[in-house]
Amino acid sequence: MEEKINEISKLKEMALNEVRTATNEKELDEVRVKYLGKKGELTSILRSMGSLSPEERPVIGSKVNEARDEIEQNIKLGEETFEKQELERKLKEEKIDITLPSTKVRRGSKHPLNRIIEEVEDLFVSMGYDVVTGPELETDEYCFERLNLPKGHPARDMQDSFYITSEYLLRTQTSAVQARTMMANEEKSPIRVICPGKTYRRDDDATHSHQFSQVEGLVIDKNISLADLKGTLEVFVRKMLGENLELRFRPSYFPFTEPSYEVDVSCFKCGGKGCNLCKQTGWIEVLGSGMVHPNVLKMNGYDPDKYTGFAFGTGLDRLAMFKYGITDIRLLYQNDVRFLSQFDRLDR
Ligand code: 2NL
Repeated sequence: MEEKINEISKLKEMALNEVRTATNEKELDEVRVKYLGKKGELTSILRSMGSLSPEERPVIGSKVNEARDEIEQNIKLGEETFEKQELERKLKEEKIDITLPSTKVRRGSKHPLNRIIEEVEDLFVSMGYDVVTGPELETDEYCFERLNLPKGHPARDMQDSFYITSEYLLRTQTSAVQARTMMANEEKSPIRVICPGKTYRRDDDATHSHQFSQVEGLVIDKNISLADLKGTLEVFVRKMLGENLELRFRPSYFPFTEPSYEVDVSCFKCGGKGCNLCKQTGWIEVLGSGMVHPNVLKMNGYDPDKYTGFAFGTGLDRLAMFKYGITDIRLLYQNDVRFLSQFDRLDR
């Protein structure tokens, strides 16, 4: 009995000594395994309790447990000390200088063309129009045929188109979307839409781009007259370019409208006196328009005896150039940040 108790306290002292001399958490864990683990030295005394007398068992058992608790407590203390040391080391070595300036996050800006498109959309939606979009790759049928431009029509050469096959081309105007809208309307009910989007033609200089943006409008209903067209375009031009501007409707020709008009606005730069922008004429051309040609109504399923309509089209690029004083249309498509960033504070 005495001998067993001595053995226990000797083991305990050895263990505590090893805890004291351990230099890291791994060594502490080794001490734990060596004395307290499944095959540990204290554990094996507990295992051999079967060979002890009934009087010896409780005494030896409680001695072993006391020793276990004390060793475990010391290991835990040691572990805490090492953890604290590790934390302090990290705090010292991994110092972050929060006074350093941060990397600048550049804020994007709305593209000038998108500003114009949104402005036009808001205006027409407020007047009850729907905004409709369609494919940029179009068929000859929707781009020309259904707009009163049969094959061989001289107006087809008015613009050089990007043909992909003999049937498919990049749309030259957004009218194709309007033809689609008319065809898709199965009840042949009234229509009030604008169609903004990209269009393509084969030229490329400071005032023409092979890709440009357009918005067209189409209204079909009973008793739509030229007065409706004039009133609508007056609101459109004045809201976009200036409330006090005058409009001039000049007879013109488009294959899809009859009669057709080009719309000039009194020069918003010189007020009509004559300047470099209006080339001394006092007027600037801003829109094409007219009453929808009866053939166009017919070809898209609308009865021209019941319905009339008006339509118009304008280049959004020109509108953006006028509004923001941009002199080269290509700037709108090159996405040069030095150009685009000039628009980043306009709506703040
Ligand atoms: C312009 C001229 C115009 C139209 C577009 C149109 C569409 C349908 C029926 C009739 Cl579906 N007309 N569109 C009419 C007149 C002029 O655009 O200078 N665009 C940039």
